[in-house]
Amino acid sequence: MKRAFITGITGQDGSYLAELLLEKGYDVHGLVRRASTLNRSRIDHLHDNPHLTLHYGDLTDGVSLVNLIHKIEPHEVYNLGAQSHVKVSFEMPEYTASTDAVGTLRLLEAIRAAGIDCRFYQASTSEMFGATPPPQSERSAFYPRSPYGAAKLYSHWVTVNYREAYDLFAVSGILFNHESPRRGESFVTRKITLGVAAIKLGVQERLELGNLDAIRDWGYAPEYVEGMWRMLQRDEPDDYVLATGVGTSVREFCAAAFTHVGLDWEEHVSHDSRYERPTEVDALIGDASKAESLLGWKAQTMPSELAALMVDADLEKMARLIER
Ligand code: NAP
Ligand code: G4F
Repeated sequence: MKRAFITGITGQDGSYLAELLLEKGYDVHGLVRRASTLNRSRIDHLHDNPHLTLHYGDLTDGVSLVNLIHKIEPHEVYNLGAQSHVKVSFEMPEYTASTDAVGTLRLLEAIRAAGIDCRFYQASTSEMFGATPPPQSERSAFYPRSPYGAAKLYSHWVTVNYREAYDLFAVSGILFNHESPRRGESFVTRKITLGVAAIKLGVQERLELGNLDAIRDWGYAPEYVEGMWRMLQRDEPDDYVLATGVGTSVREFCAAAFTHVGLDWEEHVSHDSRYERPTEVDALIGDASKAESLLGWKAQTMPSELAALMVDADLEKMARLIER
């Protein structure tokens, strides 16, 4: 039985990846952080699965990573753990660098020192392209625009370096934005779909947003974790972009979400400069043709369908809460 180790298993992607790997017959081990309240709502439904084991640790704590890699001896490691919020990275740049940059190095060193035969996936991001205009592919220049983007760029290059220096099967998946009903509530898509549900059900009046002009390439998270797994099943390690290829502005996503429930977004949305960033990434639109030809991976869910499915999920969840 193959063993996989996932950092960030309690996050959006980690929870979908754990489901996928359990379905494929893996023994799944996940890294969880200690918190004063339980932070496992996305993986609660997997709690009784005998093939899932959770371990306390942290990407900022190298000793925990060394011990876990020795104990688990994983065949595949998926490094999804990160301080993943771009705006927060301006407020906590040092912590973001420790987790998102040096954390990757700590994990790679733990694998190298253990001397095990193990494949490594790094959760890289379209934020590394930053100011480079779209369409962005594996061949585009990197120009990060936040402490988060810069930290992730370090991790991308150190992953490439460990592949070249130590012959490690190390892959960097450069993923464009991907969302779902499990998306963190402070990312813009989920903030919008939660706001739409609350306004529709009469428990909120207004929704405050920052920059409406930014363009993102929003896909559906469960499809993207399948792409991560496929990257580790190839004969040779490489780097791949995953994206839909469709650009949508925050304004357009907002309009689609409100229209889905018969509301006019302009009557409910106001601007709040607190949600703006010191430096913005204006437009990210990915070219995933390499993933399509080498991995047979293609995004199926387009942004307008995504907005509708997220609104429906939030409406259902909120209606149930109100009923109680
Ligand atoms: P997410 O929902 O924010 O999940 C982040 C995960 O990292 C959580 O499990 C979190 O644990 C964990 N974590 C945070 N700090 C940690 C630390 N110091 N040590 C160990 N674990 C830590 O993120 P996501 O959307 O699933 O994204 C997964 C990965 O892909 C991230 O690395 C993100 O940067 C990257 N990425 C995401 C996207 C996207 O659009 N979603 C696109 C490109 C790349 P807690 O639950 O305890 O907070
Ligand atoms: O939803 P966002 O916070 O996502 P962002 O910054 O694109 O980052 C996400 O995608 C990256 C991949 O490209 C990941 F690496 C990263 O971990 C994360 O998952 O913001 C999207 C856009 C931005 O331009 C932001 O300025 O929406 C704009 N925005 C406008 N109003 C807002 C808001 N963003 C947030 N979070 N909250 C607002 O009220």
